[in-house]
Amino acid sequence: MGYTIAQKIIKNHLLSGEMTVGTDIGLKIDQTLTQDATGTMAYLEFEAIGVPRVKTEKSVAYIDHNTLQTGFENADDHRFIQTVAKKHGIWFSRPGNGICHQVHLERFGVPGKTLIGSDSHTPTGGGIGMLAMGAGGLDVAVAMGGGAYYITMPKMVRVELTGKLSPWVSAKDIILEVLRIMSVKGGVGKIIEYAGEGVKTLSVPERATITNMGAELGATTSIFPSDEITREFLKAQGREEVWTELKSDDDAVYDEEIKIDLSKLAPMAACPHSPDNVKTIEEIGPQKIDQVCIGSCTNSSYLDLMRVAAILKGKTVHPGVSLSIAPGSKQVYNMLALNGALGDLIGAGARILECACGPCIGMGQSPNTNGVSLRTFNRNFLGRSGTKSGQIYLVSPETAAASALTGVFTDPRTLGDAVEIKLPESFLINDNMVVEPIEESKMDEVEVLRGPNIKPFPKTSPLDENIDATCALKVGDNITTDHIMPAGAKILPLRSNIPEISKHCFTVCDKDFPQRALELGKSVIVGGSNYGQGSSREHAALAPLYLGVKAVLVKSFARIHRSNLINAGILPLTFVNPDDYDKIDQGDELAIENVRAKVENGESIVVKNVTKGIEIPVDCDLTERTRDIILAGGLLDYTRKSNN
Ligand code: MIC
Ligand code: SF4
Repeated sequence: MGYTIAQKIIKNHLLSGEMTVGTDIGLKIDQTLTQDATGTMAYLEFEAIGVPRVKTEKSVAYIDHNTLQTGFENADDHRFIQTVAKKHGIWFSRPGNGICHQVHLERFGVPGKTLIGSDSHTPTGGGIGMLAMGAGGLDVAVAMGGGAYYITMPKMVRVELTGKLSPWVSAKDIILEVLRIMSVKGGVGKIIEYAGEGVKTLSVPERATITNMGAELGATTSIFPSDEITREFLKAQGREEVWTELKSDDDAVYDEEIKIDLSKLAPMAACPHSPDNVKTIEEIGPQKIDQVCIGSCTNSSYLDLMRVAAILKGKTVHPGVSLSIAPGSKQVYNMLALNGALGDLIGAGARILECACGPCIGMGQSPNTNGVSLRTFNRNFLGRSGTKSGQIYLVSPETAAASALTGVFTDPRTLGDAVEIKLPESFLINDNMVVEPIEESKMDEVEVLRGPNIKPFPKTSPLDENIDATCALKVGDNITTDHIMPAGAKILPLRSNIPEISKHCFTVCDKDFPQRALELGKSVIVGGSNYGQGSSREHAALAPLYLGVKAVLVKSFARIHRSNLINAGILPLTFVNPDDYDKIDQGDELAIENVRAKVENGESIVVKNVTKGIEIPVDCDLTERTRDIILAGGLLDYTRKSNN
């Protein structure tokens, strides 16, 4: 039996386990990336593990999220990351160099290699045939130290693309269609592989848009073959020598198959407040809009922004619309500046932002009250823009630019002849904003600079014998990490300070939760299905840990968040009968007797609702390794123990 692309890479990197769907496998990790919002914690954890120099082929630390410096905090964090990177053999991409995923694709990614990143959109690397996955900071720290990265062996999904996109329909519309078909939980436990004739019609940046936003499916990752188009892209980046061909075997077996005829797709939008709430622009109709934001790791490539510039050239942004544009990388920004396209954007009235995540993570540009904002980003979760009443729609750069001109939702197909933009034969290559690691012999001399906002990892303790705790919060389905641990310009600077950031935990749902949880001392959170979807931020586990949350009991979990809970030593439980969700109310007293012994022996666990006098069977589903992590009180204690 042949292999799929992902199975081939997994096979080449398998350190433990077997490639049987649903079982735990350990993978050798070739490359890691971090960004600043998750990076400070990841490096504090790396320091705690105690390995002097990273053991990966390449580890890169990016500064791209917390670039709005309204106080000392973010600048201190940048300095901490720069010095800690220098001390431990890590490449450092300076603020201003661009968004981690865009830069990594351009300058560092290698087909056939494994990459994990402390950011859920790491699968962008799948656009050049990398097995690239989002992970918690602690998992990245362990991988930097040479440890394996553990995942559950995923199912394989083949998305066959046939035909060719019509003019003005773009890669964003392809991934919106996949989201429409599969939903935000349809990818959990799966790797999505793109195949078929249609693949050849897509350039690398277009493929990367698709694998990037595959994160919104909940998938482990998404991947394209590495073919002649990949080779051309890498050649244009001056890196042809890292290219290798990668394709699935003809007799590879997939667990699921989806067919998409590209020629049938129309421009679409993901409507508030979920990336899978997809409608065509035609269906939405010419509603008035207030804001357009173009950028983010999904749609800020040279190709995207050149198309936008061609649409805006010689025109003026509608008076009722604020248009902001953040290029994805310094390479993109610089090329636009040198070829004149930047002048076209400025001339039309676009507000040009630095190349960073910016509005995508609520770092500025929050829309007006009830404002309708069209964004080329990947997430439109409630409150993420910084304006709770904001109505965020996710669209392609073409739809965004067309609508910015008219002030209403506009199908770009109404613009007449499509703009033809080709990828350049060579990109502008200037890595002067990347600091290379220093020689090993000099590493001892480096002093790591820490600001006063950088507080240590919260206290952990081994799993208790019994859990007696109150249900401090009950939430519904599809709770995102933006609900659990909101981001935005005010909260992000607290990413290195768990006690402070915890004061904002779950406040989108219930502003009193942090105080209540602290007063209770020990608590349990109850939730619905796909709990913890979205970001890789381990803060969504570390803040609950700090607030005394002992277990999270839900209908089902999103992959990265579940691992983050385990890594933080919080027990992840699921209802055996999903209807039992109705048998617990906020404020109920819960008891899990002999929980330690039960976890240790793999016995079935029962949650007693003491208040209602009922027993609820739950699953814990731990492998030998995750069981030991939970017993030890989290991955840090487990790793320290195994290293000694
Ligand atoms: C996001 O898009 O939500 C983020 C911000 O990039 C996160 C990481 C974080 O919370 O720092 C992600 O996607 O993992
Ligand atoms: Fe940055 Fe947004 Fe991409 Fe997250 S999704 S890495 S915040 S640009």
